[in-house]
Amino acid sequence: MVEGRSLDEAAVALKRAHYAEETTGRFRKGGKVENCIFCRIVAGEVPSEILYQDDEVIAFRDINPQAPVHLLVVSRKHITSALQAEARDGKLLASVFEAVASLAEREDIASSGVRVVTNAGRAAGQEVPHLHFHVLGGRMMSWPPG
Ligand code: DGP
Repeated sequence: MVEGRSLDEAAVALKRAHYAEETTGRFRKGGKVENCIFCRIVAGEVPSEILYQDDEVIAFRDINPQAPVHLLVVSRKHITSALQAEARDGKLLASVFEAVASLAEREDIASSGVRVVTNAGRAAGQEVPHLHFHVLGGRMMSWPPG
């Protein structure tokens, strides 16, 4: 199936790009990536008000909020996007949704509704190439997204 094959090829290209990052020295000891703003926040090099943290993820408010509540749940480990997540990242991905539920309760948006979004790649609008989930709430949202 041509379409299926091209999707596979795209996934392989993304994994290659991620592997290249891992092998060209951008990765520092401890899994951080040079010049990655979210790696720097995870490492505490850039101050941020941490709202939630566990072994796998941290959460803080988005600097450019698109809703009354707009949080980011960010993996401690540098993964370029959801397209590079692997089976071994299962615990990390479970932590993401535990963080989302806990934060939604705390921010009082659980009962009204929450949008959880992860952008992967340029066309999707991903600006920061480090896996993160937007948690938005506090207003009515439309569909489809822009
Ligand atoms: P995305 O486009 O999905 O890659 O979203 C990246 C988000 O990260 C964007 O909404 C703005 C936010 N952001 C970028 N840099 C910083 C920062 O230094 N601090 C905080 N709190 N948010 C940031």
